[in-house]
Amino acid sequence: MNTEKNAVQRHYAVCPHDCPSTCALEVEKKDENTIGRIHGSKQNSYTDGVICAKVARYAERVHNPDRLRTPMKRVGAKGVGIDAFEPISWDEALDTIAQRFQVIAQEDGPEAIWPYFYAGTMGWCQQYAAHRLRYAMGYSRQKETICVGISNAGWQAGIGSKKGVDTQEVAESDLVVIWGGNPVHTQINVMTHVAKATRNGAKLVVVDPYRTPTAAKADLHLKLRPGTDGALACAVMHQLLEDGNVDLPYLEKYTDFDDGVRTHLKSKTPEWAAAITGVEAEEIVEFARLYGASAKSFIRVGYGMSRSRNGASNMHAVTCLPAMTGAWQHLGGGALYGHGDIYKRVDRKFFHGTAMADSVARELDMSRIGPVLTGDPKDLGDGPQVKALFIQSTNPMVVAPDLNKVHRGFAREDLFIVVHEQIMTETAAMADILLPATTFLEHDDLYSASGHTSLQVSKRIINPHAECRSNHEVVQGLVQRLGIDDELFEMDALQMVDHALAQGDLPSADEVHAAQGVDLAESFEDAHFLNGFGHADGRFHFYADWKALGDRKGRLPVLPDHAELIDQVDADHPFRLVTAPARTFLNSSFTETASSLKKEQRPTLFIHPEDCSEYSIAEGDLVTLGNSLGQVRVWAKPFEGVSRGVLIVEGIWPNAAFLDGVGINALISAEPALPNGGAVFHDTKVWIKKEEK
Ligand SMILES: Nc1nc2c(c(=O)[nH]1)N[C@H]1C(S)=C(S)[C@@H](COP(=O)(O)OP(=O)(O)OC[C@H]3O[C@@H](n4cnc5c(=O)[nH]c(N)nc54)[C@H](O)[C@@H]3O)O[C@H]1N2
Ligand SMILES: Nc1nc2c(c(=O)[nH]1)N[C@H]1C(S)=C(S)[C@@H](COP(=O)(O)OP(=O)(O)OC[C@H]3O[C@@H](n4cnc5c(=O)[nH]c(N)nc54)[C@H](O)[C@@H]3O)O[C@H]1N2
Ligand code: SF4
Ligand SMILES: [Mo]
Repeated sequence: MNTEKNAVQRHYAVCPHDCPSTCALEVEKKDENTIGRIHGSKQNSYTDGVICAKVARYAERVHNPDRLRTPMKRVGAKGVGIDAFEPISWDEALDTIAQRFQVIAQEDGPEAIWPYFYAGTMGWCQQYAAHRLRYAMGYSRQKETICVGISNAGWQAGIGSKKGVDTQEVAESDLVVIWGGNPVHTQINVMTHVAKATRNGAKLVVVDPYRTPTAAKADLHLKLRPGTDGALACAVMHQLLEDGNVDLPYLEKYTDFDDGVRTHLKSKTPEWAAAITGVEAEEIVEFARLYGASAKSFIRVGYGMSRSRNGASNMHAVTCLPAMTGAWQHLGGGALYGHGDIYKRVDRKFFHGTAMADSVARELDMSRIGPVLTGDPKDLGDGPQVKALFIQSTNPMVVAPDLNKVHRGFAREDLFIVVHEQIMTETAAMADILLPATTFLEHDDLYSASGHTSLQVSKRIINPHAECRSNHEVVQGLVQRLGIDDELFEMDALQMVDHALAQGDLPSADEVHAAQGVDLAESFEDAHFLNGFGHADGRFHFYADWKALGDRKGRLPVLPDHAELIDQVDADHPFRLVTAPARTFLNSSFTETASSLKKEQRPTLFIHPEDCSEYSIAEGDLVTLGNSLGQVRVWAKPFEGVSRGVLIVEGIWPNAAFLDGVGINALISAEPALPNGGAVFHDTKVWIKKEEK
């Protein structure tokens, strides 16, 4: 047994999924076409041998019977699936697309074509292939708001650059705070390092509207109402000032803190915040004292608190805490949201292909794909209707807000839809031309990480499945037919990576691959902002310049506060809904794997037992959730880990998993969050109704 096991070759690769962990993997290769289990690499100290269960059993996904095999054209109705398609050759597929794009560009202008992608793969070459097509051809641009639009702005407002302290430092921390994230589900490696911290005596605090498996591990769980983090953070700052637990010399040297901030926080008492957040004043004081007493406190900032209309302001308020206590000065102190800016030595724009753009095309907001496709003048301006979509690495028929509108848009008979996918997703089923895509095990790429500091190169391990091609290869084939002759398209993926690494004065792709990554961590002083924060004045900003970040009307509060902009409950909509990530899905990916489906079972509503009593709801009952945008039926599960008036539905299930054929995002607004757009997935008021049997 053992020898047989040892005989299986293991190959290094990088997890491509949209997850901050970007794990270094060891893939069991059975033969040229087949993999076995996937393991975490020990060589990368952040991965430290640990990966999530869904990627460990990746064989189930890469060898899934629903993998697309050949290019296809749709001959039956939209939305039916494989039976509505007929195989065609790559030449016929690419010729058809190029001809249609040329006709549309002639008749309606190039902006009538919208390449649309997201982070199904995070590799820089494959992910940004759709950008290269766009910039080469003058097609409509894409405002990338669906995930990090709000949180980037919120972090930027105070800190001024997208970087922070390495999570591995938490082994030295006295206190770890996980604020608005659920890493047990969404980035398991954080928990590996938190476990080291707690073994060394650190306390763990989790701030989340429900008792997630992460919150269940905490010494203190602050179960606040969604969208009220600004109030909580203000009250903590109020208490820190009351108790004298602030580092005045630090504030003076490194921040714009002044009497104005002090006066502003005077009225933000724990009682004031208790009324807004639903967290008891005593608990707020307890947390503030714990935070104030811990020099080496580390906050792992999640995205959860940002996915509200006031999310950027919440995020900014939270980032003020380590500035108050001066935690940034210490090993194991400070905060992390994402490491994006440490990778600046590699030119992302090279992969975007922006140098090819000779004019400014209009930009469409990806989170508003519903309004865009249904012709909302707010989005289209004086530009043309979108007549063609070219979709790679995303599943908007399932994941986008205002889903009923998205479905209406995709149903338009005059819309020419190209989808390049690995799997028969619900977006793929709407395509006119459907192209089969390779997985990360079948192509090469370069990966940065938001959760750690290594830049990695991953190479093909097995042959492409059937006739699958990578995103880059598909775009190469298209631009060639569209008459573009740019050296960017003469390079293959690895050559592009090599070129970008050389420009950044970094080792070659082969060397980075052989070393399982190159660590781009900054010095202690830079990572802890002891050489200054990202703003021009080098200071942390309590005064947020939201106008500079896009809030032209100045609706977000300049100083940390509770911004009342959220979807407020009312007599007709007494509940607030949070649509949080499921553990064994990754966004809509893995909803095709049997073992994930078995674990997640069915779309489930976590609801407080007393709310259940009020509405005579029992476990397993069908409950309708509704608001002005739509209605969705889910199965109830009484859960005392959520507050009264708050509802949780985990997972971005396929529409087909719901009885009415539309998923949970039918309830989510596409209203852009301040200061500059972003989807408000956790900011929704709803009514509920028990289904009569
Ligand atoms: N298994 C799994 N892993 C994933 C994903 C997945 O779907 N499944 N998605 C991936 C992607 S694309 C991303 S961006 C990340 C997201 O990962 P996270 O940073 O963990 O963020 P969220 O998905 O927004 O939700 C996390 C938590 O925020 C809480 N939350 C909601 N509203 C609020 C609020 O107002 N305040 C506070 N304090 N908390 C709130 C939710 O209850 C939830 O527990 O995870 C990635 N990893
Ligand atoms: N209700 C609710 N909705 C949400 C969220 C939420 O928390 N709640 N989270 C939001 C967030 S943060 C995000 S980031 C979005 C993400 O939503 P999506 O961008 O749709 O992310 P995935 O579901 O991971 O889908 C990526 C798709 O890309 C495909 N793919 C993977 N690799 C490749 C490749 O190399 N080439 C090609 N052509 N295709 C590939 C996969 O098969 C998969 O179908 O969802 C958002 N929607
Ligand atoms: S934890 Fe995230 S990065 Fe690591 S294997 Fe799982 S999905 Fe991939
Ligand atoms: Mo995301």
